This record gives sequence, structure tokens and C-alpha cells, in this order.
Amino acid sequence: MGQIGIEKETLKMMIRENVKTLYRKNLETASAEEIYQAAVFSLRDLITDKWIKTHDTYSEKNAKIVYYLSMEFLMGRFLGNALINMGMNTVIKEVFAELGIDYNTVEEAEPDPGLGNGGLGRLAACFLDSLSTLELPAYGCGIRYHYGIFEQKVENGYQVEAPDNWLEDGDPWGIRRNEYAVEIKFGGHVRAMLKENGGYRFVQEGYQSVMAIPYDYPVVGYGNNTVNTLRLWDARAKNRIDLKYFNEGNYQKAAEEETLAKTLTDVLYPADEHYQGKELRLRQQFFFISATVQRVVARFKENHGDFNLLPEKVAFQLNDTHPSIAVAELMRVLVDENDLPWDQAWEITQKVCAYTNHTIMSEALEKWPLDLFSRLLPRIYQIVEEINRRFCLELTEKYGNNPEKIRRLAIIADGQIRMAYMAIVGSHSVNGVAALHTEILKNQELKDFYKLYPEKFNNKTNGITQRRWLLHANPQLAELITEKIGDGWITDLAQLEKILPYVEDEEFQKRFMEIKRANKVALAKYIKSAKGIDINPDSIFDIQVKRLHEYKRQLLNVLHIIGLYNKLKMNPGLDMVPRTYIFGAKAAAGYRRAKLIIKLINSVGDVVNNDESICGKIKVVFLENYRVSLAERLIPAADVSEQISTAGKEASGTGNMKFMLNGALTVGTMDGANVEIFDEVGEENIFIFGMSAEEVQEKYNGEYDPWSVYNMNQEVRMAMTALIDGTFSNDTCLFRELYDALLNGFGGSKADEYFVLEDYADYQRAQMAVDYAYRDKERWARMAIYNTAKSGKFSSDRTIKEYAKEIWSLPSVPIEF
Ligand code: 26V
Repeated sequence: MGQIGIEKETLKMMIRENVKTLYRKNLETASAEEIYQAAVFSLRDLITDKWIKTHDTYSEKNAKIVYYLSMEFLMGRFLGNALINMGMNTVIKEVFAELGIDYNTVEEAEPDPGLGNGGLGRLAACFLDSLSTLELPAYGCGIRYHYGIFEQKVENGYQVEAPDNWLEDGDPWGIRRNEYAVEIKFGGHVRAMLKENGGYRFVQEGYQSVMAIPYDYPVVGYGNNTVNTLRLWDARAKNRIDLKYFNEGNYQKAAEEETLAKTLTDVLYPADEHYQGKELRLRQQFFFISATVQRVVARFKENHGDFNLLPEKVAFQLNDTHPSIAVAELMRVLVDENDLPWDQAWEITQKVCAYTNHTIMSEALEKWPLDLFSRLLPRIYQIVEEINRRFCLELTEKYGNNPEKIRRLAIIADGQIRMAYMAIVGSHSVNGVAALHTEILKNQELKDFYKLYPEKFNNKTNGITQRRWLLHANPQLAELITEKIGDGWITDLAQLEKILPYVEDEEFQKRFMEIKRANKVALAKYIKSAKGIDINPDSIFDIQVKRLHEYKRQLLNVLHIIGLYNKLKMNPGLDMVPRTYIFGAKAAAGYRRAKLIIKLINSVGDVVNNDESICGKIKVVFLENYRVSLAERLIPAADVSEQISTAGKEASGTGNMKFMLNGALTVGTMDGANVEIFDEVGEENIFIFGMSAEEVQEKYNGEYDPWSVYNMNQEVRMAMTALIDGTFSNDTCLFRELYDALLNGFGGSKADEYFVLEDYADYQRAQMAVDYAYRDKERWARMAIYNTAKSGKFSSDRTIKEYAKEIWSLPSVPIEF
């Protein structure tokens, strides 16, 4: 019996029956995909009872609920994780084994839904797992994109994008809830109508509408009865054909609303940290926010008459500025649709909303042009104007007549709406995602707002869920740990400290490193089958996986590989531990330089991997289509975790935490949460290099001439030269842009904006230290185990507890079952 209380035989029967009813097949003839679907249908049945019970309990107890509003949820595959959290992991493996079916093949048959770009979307997914595990009442609210982040292929070394049609074979986890559909209005104009009490009511007229239809996905808590909901909104036309236009023969106009609905939720914007004011994106934002706000208020009204109670029942967490239109939409619903006076509505809105900032890259800041915004959302625009007007009055009261200051802080300025400022003004909490990041927000980026509202600012260092990133991704290590310290760590990661006594234990070291090796062998096998490249499991597996962005400095990593390759060419007998450099990274489709860096990594790989003169001492592998399921394969096999962003630029990073948890050692800058990893493990268990955030700031404001580095450092000079002398491409112009960007500045960017050359020498030193440390097997094992043991702080359970206590005032609600 599994924890959920079902006999194996029953489960077998259900799977068999479902294959039959769904596909008219039996287990022998069904494909892995079909068996996967049948298995999901069987399990969904089991989940649903708890799911219903969870929501009944929330209603009965009139519980406060947090709504995590996010344009992205990078969930990864559901099946394996749901089974683990239901305590059915072992049972299901037995069931499939007894049926003569390879369970792994079934798990792999599930599409990996990529409804997010990277860190921000994956954080949302980890948070949902923690919310359910902590028995906190929560909804994730987002968009049901028909196409997730593009599938990346590599052709001739270049990234090529293909659509990710994750819904193609159906959506067995999603339940469509027609009864909760809501109408969303775009465009038209606003008419002011005199009310009986002398005030005005504002109504939108001549608009286009679409219907928002929710699909609910279960979020199963670990070892409890909580099943929360991820609610993703899809669009459907309200009126398929507008008869008025149809009869006039204007067919395009007649079908406009249908076209609007079709395109609205079609694709996730694949840009990352680069804002473009695209109309469709604003539509998407308003679409899912308006749907959520309308639904939440309607539900509240079913049980309450007094809106002052709303903040006691509802919390909105804004995942970056993308959902910040919630501030204005909640005002609209309260003031226009429920007749609340402005001041009362405003107080309620501020108490309900809280904003998380995820980046200090200025090019990512959302600013909507007024003409676009007012045309698309005429009533919301008026409300934003009023919020801004009152805010500017507040500033004047506080600072006197200071137009310069007001222009700097205003929500509307230079013909644009600054969404971050609206989020700050409309929220009671503003948080950064790592200690350093929050300090930078307070003292630099948002300094004026910090002075104005110091009480709003707080830090919530990111975290990751150990259920997916250790228990599911690295089952052997999970088992070893449980054998030694029990399974308490699964819901209380701080307990990993209990393995500290084993750091010096030879037997434990041996087993820990054997598991690492087994994971490396498995990865080597995968790389052989996927790429045809032979890699040596006894080499150091050195991994950098994350979105491709200049500030993350994949270029520093490759440039150093080139430097090392040059050294090996000159001295093939060079004494070094063989190393396998593994990369995974999607570049935004329009980010030319990022794509060129991918091409460079592949070109370097082609040359290095096929150069017999270096005796296989280095290999370079670019794995295409980096995604959650690939991360689950890679991270458990890593020896070295590359976290090498320019200090001050990476808000937190969460990959860094996943690697640490799995016993990889970090080569990193003092950036984001690396700083806190350093604090946990101490300088002897991490390889820190490079300038600090402060030094970066000083260099940025002062004089920096990358040529002086070039002239002083022969290794740098040779590596740079290799970019343009035909070593990696017959076309010597191909990588010229990278060369120029580093030395001279190119296409509007400063020379070496991210200090790749400046940090090169110290990076090289850190990499030598890695090589040196790895030779001492015992020392390395100690360091690796120490990293795992000290990773407790980085559980998203810890993060979510802090949000619940300090921002949401959200009590847990256990579900009796
Ligand atoms: C911005 C945009 C701009 C418009 C087009 C689409 C798009 C998509 C995403 C973003 C925001 C990217 C911000 C982000 O992902 N930040 C990352 O958040 C992680 C979780 O807090 C954090 O660990 C990373 O350091 C941070 O880069």
C-alpha cells in the first residue's frame, strides 16, 4: 500500500483499464506516451479527493489565501514529482516492474512544460511545491501558453528555435473550469456617468472582449493531504463572429475578437531580462491579472460584505513587475464595480499587494508607452494617472516643491509608465531575492523609494525545493542521506547538518563519491547517445547551465577554456586533471551576441574534442535545449558549479543552490546568493574569485581599459587572438564581434562591459585551485559533503516560511483526510 492507500493490484487494473478506454489498446501494444497518459488518469483520481477536500477546508475555515501572480511557472514534469509527494514513488516502480514496463521510459514520455524563461519561472514552481508541503493555502495564477519556451536545436553550431507544442498530446493534468470563466475587456473608451449621489461611475464602452477560461493543475504537498491549485488562464472568444460587421461583409473585422483570443495565450515571450514594449505582452499581463482579480473578489463577496476584511483573506504576491497591473485592476474592481471610495480602496490594495524584484538589469525594467497603454486599457490608464497624481502630491508634501525629485520618482514620466514604481507605491512590501541584491536595491537602484518607505523593504533569499532537486533528481544520494540521518531532511532541509559528522568518515566519503561517479557515468552515457561525444567519467565535470546572457559571463568560461587549450598545445604534457566542460543555455531569439557565444562554444568544442594532441584532457560539450528535465540529469553529476556573473548583476541565482545541494563545489563571484553560500560553507569549501560588487561599481564609474589587461596578460592575449586568427573558424571575421566587444566596445556597448578580461586572471587562479583540490580525492569528498550538509538554508521551504510570516501573515491550514 502506498501512503495514499491503494493496492498495487488496483493500480494495475486502473492503468490497464485507462489504456483500454483512452486508446483501445492493451499494455502490450500501447506506446510509452499512451501508458504515461493512462497512468496520469489513474493517479488523478487519487489526487482529486484530496484536492476537493483541500478546497472545502479552505472554505469552511474561511482561510486566508495567497495568490502567487506570475507570468511564468517553469514546472518541469509533473508525474515523478507528484508520485514522490504522494508517497507512491516506490509503489509505482514496483507496479510497473510487475507489469514488465520500464518506469523510466514512462516518466520520460511526459513533455516537460516550459512555461517560463529561467530563474524567475522556476522559482515560482519551487515556491508552489513548498506552499503545499507547508500546508499553506495558495494559488499559483498564470497563463496557459499553448507554446512554452522554444525548443532549442543546434545546427552547425548555431541555435535554431523550434516551437514547443507541449499540449499536442493532450493535457492530462489540467482540468478546465468553464464555470469560472470571466470576461476581459480591451480598448474602447470610458464614459463617465453621473451617479445618484452626485459622484461619477466610469464605464468602458465600445471594447473588445475575450473570455478567460481557467485550467486547474494540482500541486501536491509532500507527505500531507494538501493539494493546492495552479490556475492557468486560457483565452476563448466571447463572440466568434460579430454579426454587425459580418452582415456588412467586413469579415476580418467580424472575426476580430476570435483572432484576438487565438493569439492572446499562444506563446510565452522568450526574451529574458530584455524588455520590449510589445502590445501583445501587455495584453497577456492584463488578461491573466484581470481574470484573477475578478475571480478573487467574486469569491470574497460570496462570504463577506465588508471589503475592509479583504487583506485578512487575500494576499497577492507580484512575481516581478509583470503582474503589477494588479494594483490598478484591484482599484478598478473596488472603486468602479463595488463603489468603494478611493481612499478606502487604496488602503486595501496596498495591504493586499506585495512586490518582489528579480533583477537590477536596467534593460529589463518594464516601462509602457502611454499611447499604447491608454489605447489598450483606457480605464486602467485613468486609474494609473490618479495613483500617480496622488503620489506626486504626497511627494510634494514631503519634499516641498522639488520638480526634479518628483520627475525622478513619478510613476508616469517621459511618456511612459514605470511599472516597478507603481508596484512599489501600491504594495506594503518590496523584497529582493538575496541579501546582496536587497542591499543594492536599498542603497542604489531604489534608493529614493527606500528613503521614502523604509518599512516596505525586506529581503527574502531565494530557495529551491529539495523534493525535486535531491529526492527526485538524485535518488541514490537521497537514499544514502536517509540511511544515515533519517528522512526528516525532506521537509526540513536544515537537518542535512546531521551529516556533518560524516564529513571525515572514510566509508561515507567513499559512498558519496561512488554515487557522484555513478551519476557521472549515467550522464556520460547520455552525452554519448545525444551528441556522440566520448567523455571521461574520471574527469572533472565542470558545468555552467543557465540562460545565455553577457552578464552571466559564459564568455569568461569559454575564453578560459581557450586559454587552457593554448597552454596544452604548447605543452601537451601539462600536468592537469582532465576536465569536461559542459554548457547548457538558451539565448533569446533576437539576442545576436548571445547566439554568437553559443556558436563559439560549439566551435571550440569541435576543435578541442577532435584534437588528439591534447590526449582528451579537455572536452567541451554544449547540450542543447536546457530545461528542467535536463537540469535534473546534469546537476547530480556535477563536480564544479560555474556561478561567475559580474558581481552585482545576478540578483540571486538558484542553480547555484541546486548544485551545492548535490555536492558540487562552486566556482563563483561574490554575487547574488553565492555570497550566502560562501557564508555557509566558509572560504575553504568554495572557489571565490573576481571583483566585488563595490569594485565593479567603482570600475564602472572610473577608468577601465581592457587593453591594459590584454597587454599585460599573455594568456589573455593569446586567447583573444585565437578568436580572430582562424583557430575556431575558417571565417576569421566570425567571432570578430566578440573580440571587439571585449576590447573596443561594439554596437553601442562599452568595451568589456561585464569585466571578462579584468576578472580573467583571478578566474584562472580559482580554476587552478580546483585542479589542485581535486587531486586530493579525500579532500574533495570532504568539501563536497560539506557543501551538501550546509545547503539547508537554501530550501524554498525556509524562503516560503519567511514570506508567510513576514509578508503575508498567512497561517497554515492542515487538511484532515
Ligand atoms: C523579463 C522579461 C522582460 C520582457 C520579456 C520577457 C521577460 C521575461 C523575464 C524577465 C525577467 C527576468 C528576471 C529574472 O528571471 N530574474 C532572475 O530571477 C531569479 C529568481 O529570483 C534569480 O535567481 C536570478 O538571479 C534573476 O536573474
